[in-house]
Amino acid sequence: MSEDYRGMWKDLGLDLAGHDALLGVLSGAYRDIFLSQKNRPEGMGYFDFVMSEVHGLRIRELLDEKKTGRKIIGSYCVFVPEEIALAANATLVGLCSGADFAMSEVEKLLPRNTCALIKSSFGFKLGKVCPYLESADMIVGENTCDGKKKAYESLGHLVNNLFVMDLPQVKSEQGRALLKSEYQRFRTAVEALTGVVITVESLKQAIQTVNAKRAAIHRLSSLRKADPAPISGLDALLANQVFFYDNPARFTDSVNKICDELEKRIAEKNGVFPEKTPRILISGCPQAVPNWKLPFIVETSGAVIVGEESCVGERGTRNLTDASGKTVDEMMEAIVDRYYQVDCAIFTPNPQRLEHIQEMGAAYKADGVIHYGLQFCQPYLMESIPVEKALEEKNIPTLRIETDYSMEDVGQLKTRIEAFVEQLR
Ligand code: BJ8
Repeated sequence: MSEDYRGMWKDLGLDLAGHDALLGVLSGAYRDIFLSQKNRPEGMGYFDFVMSEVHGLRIRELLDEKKTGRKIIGSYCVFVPEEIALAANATLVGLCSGADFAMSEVEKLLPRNTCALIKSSFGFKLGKVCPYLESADMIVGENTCDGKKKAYESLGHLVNNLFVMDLPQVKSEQGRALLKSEYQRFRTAVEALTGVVITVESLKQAIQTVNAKRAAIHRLSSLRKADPAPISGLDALLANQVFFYDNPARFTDSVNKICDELEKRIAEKNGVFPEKTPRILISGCPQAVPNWKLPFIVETSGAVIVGEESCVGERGTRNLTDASGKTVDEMMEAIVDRYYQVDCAIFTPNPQRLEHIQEMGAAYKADGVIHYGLQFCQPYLMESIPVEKALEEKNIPTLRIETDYSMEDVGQLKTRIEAFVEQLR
């Protein structure tokens, strides 16, 4: 960190010793995983800076926003509509859930066989090491998988500002109606929190801001179709992760700048990996900061990742919201339409996800798919079996990985992934 933020962290109630330990591990991992890469795009310097300040400068910015009366809303899921938060003068941020912390405390509240993502969100709260969570004026939980919806019952006792949103599990008329009424309820709660009533102008502006951010990341994704790949999967994942934390307008500009650079690199055939490097599509559970385990293993095993069918990736960002509505209600409908297309594995049945995996595989010219399932994640592990079967039937080599956030299985994963990459050559 370029500045001393200890007073700020103390005021937020963080456990300074635990937080120091976390930042120590994080910066070491970042150096070893990201900064050791060769021939990175220069524009990644911006993301290196963001990550070095992710608990520092960005938190100071959020606290400065709060001083002006703006509210901060924290979320764990891409179903929480950023457009509504922005339109009511609030900032939406993703909450920490990508690393193990305070596990012995967590396992007093959650069964051991809970997925690492849920355990991590509790660990950051119990260990008092997430400044985003401690800055938030409202935390949104969503009834998605069984693990999350039951965990929010317990989280509600640990925080005093939890808003739980119900979500459909079936894409039907009733399912859409439920999503719509829950987004209305969220809107009312956010307006009550901020004291700001959403208007046609504020909602339109918010939709345009979020669309611009998504369009920039779409541009970045489409440049990954080139061979040689102009950016590593690790760096592209990082951009997708920062999507959840950064100031939206600044993020959009920074991603577009990288895209300008990548276009030049593509024209010069200046890839981060040699041409014809085996290309992998990752599909499955979200990879939240600092969960870089799988892409690190893949990209040090002779392959390049060219896309993520994931909520930290294309499942989360792929559709834009129609901003042409003339009334708040029309734009609220457009928001429901946009989010209703998210094909999370909590939906049953969920054929759109399989179609999207195949579409992405073809568009990014992937040689194979790695299905990433977090241990104990029923929705994605259940889906991984029919997904693998369907892909193999189309002669798309597929590898199913089931793992967690620990480093214990790195050697074993590397052996399996190297063998898989060999098969793709
Ligand atoms: S829309 S994927 S962000 S719910 S890994 S906690 S599913 S047991 S994260 Fe998700 Fe929203 Fe869906 Fe996306 Fe449960 Fe699985 Fe854990 Fe998960």
